[in-house]
Amino acid sequence: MKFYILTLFPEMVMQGLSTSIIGRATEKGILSIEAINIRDYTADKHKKVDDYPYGGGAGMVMQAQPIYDAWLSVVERVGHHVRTVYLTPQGRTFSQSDAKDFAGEENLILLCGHYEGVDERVLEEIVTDYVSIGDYVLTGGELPAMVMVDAISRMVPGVLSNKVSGETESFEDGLLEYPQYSRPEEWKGKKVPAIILSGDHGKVDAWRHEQSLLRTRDRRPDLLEKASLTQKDREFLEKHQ
Ligand code: 6GU
Repeated sequence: MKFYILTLFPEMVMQGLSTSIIGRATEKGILSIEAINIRDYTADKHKKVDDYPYGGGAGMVMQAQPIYDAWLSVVERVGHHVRTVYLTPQGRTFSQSDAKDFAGEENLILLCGHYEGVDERVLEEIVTDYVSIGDYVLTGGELPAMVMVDAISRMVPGVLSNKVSGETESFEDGLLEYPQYSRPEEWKGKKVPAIILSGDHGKVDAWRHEQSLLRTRDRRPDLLEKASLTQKDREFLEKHQ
């Protein structure tokens, strides 16, 4: 999968996505991440990319021309239509199912806005998806773009090891993950639950599932309402108030 990130801060985006799992997948050629500096496409002799808002108001607005030309350079290279996301708090809230959906694209363009906004006319011309990462306001679209690239990439086949990708499925059953433990068996007087050390995989799996149920009810009761629970799950939760 190829990501094209249109931004005024290409170094920020590339630094954030060059390490760990995403960095390794890029080195292996499973992913390609390109940050395109919008400023490189300005026709202005002073390299200006923003201007005052018509009608007045606070701040500056990113102009249409540099963004459009940066976007067009990608579309011309790809040779056909490319889904184009504008990162904005006015978008729909990005979810795991969006991550899965975008992971089906061969190419994806992400436009990062800055200042007070972007000239509406270029958005009308190029944007297919308006996406937010949550109900709070950030100074720019770079962090949201990095969040999206990370969440989408881990859904691309081959980016995670097969063992880890199974764990993704367990979020999809609508429950939170169970607690994890590693060595030592005792730390600050706290023991690892005996069942985890029992070696009985059937019992460990059942315990973990129960912990997922309890934890989801405790921390994210909103998720529990949408989760597909068995009669046995409901009875367990009923018994453990
Ligand atoms: Cl996508 N952009 C900005 N600037 N702020 C945000 C956001 C996006 N999502 C949440 N807050």
